[in-house]
Amino acid sequence: MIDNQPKKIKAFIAGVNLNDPNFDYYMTELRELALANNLDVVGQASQKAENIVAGTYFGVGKLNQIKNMARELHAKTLVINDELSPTQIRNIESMTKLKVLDRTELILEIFSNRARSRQAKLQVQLARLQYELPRLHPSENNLDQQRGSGGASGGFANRGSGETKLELNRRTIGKQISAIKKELKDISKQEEIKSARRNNSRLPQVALVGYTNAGKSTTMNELLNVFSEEASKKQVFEKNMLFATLDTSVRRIDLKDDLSFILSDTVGFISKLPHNLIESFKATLQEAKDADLIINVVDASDHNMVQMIKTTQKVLDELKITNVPMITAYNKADLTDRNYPQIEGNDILYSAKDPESIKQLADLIVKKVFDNYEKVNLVLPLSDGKNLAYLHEYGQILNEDFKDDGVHVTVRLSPKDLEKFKIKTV
Ligand SMILES: Nc1nc2c(ncn2[C@@H]2O[C@H](COP(=O)(O)OP(=O)(O)OP(=O)(O)O)[C@@H](O)[C@H]2O)c(=O)[nH]1
Ligand SMILES: [Mg+2]
Repeated sequence: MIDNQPKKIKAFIAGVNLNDPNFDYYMTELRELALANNLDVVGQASQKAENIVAGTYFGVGKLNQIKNMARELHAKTLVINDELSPTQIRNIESMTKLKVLDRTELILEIFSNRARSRQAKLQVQLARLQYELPRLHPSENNLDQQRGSGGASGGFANRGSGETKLELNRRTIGKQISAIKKELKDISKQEEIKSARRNNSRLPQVALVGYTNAGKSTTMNELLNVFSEEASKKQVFEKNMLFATLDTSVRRIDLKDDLSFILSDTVGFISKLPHNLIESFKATLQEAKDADLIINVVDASDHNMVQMIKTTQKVLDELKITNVPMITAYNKADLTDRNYPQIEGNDILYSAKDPESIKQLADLIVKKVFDNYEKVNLVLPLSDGKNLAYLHEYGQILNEDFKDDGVHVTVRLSPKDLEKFKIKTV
């Protein structure tokens, strides 16, 4: 059989450890990021230090050691655990003769490859241009052009519009940034309108958030499978890879007893997510900000689970999403030796692939979201078709009786709708 896969570029990963207890975990992530970028990681090294060396990131001795180790292993690319300055990249490249990729470039590259929708593509492009802008210098264009990318997929700088970096100067990049920002704003306005419509519907909004690959999309799909009749049409993309999801998907979930809510699935997180990327994905993450409940999906089978939870919390803090009620959903329990499903306070241990787990998760969502809802009896005049239609659309009707004096309705209402219908309550 002919193997059409491009030959993977061998890469060496390395980082400076400033006595960070999470250092090993960051390096594990870096390895995953490199793999996701189609690099073949052949070795790794680290240096304990009090400070980063301004010009070269590592000390010179360490750099030499890395150069030799990488050469022995036939590595062509050196992947660094932090975001580097342009000078650091240049110096390391000239000292090691390896092509250097920093963590930010690696993440941006993966996002670039995964982006499908216009919005996601623009968001990634914006983050990338903002990363490149301070790294541009006319006299270095030749070097920059040679640098290209460490990914097997081609030049980092040369993709997108098809222009080479040589042709780009600060001014044109600046113009591109403004144009993208403008287009994103227009898209975002449309998004706002859509979101306003959903808000109008008064259905509670529930947002899945969490570390990449935790099982957010799988959880959404299984909620659709168990509770929606047209599940197959509405499934979202799930896959065992970093950043499978970049676009926010929104679905309506209809549970028993006419309890319905709006569920959103969105981009996953990772440590040291480049700030530009978080900034440019803000619109996409708006759903989480507006939510009535956040489900923080965690991979319970991963031994780095605790760091992953902290990472998610950090990104949520950065997005200023701090006041939304949250449940923590420990997923992939089937890969652990613990009994599931299990609910404890605001937490659930479950498997997104297990229907019984999904039912219990739904029960927990109902408990959290519909807590302030009240069951009320209303009598609407027979002529008041408008409000009756409203209740059918947005309330949870439990009973309805057409009598001479009007329509007797037993309905579960949100706090907002309780307010709206107060005057009509008998
Ligand atoms: N064994 C097992 N695998 C699961 C479970 N839930 C999800 N997975 C797998 O985990 C991988 C990632 O799942 P996704 O749902 O795509 O993860 P995600 O959180 O949406 O990831 P991103 O979109 O990258 O942020 C897929 O291969 C799923 O099949 C589970 O309960 N058990
Ligand atoms: Mg996903």
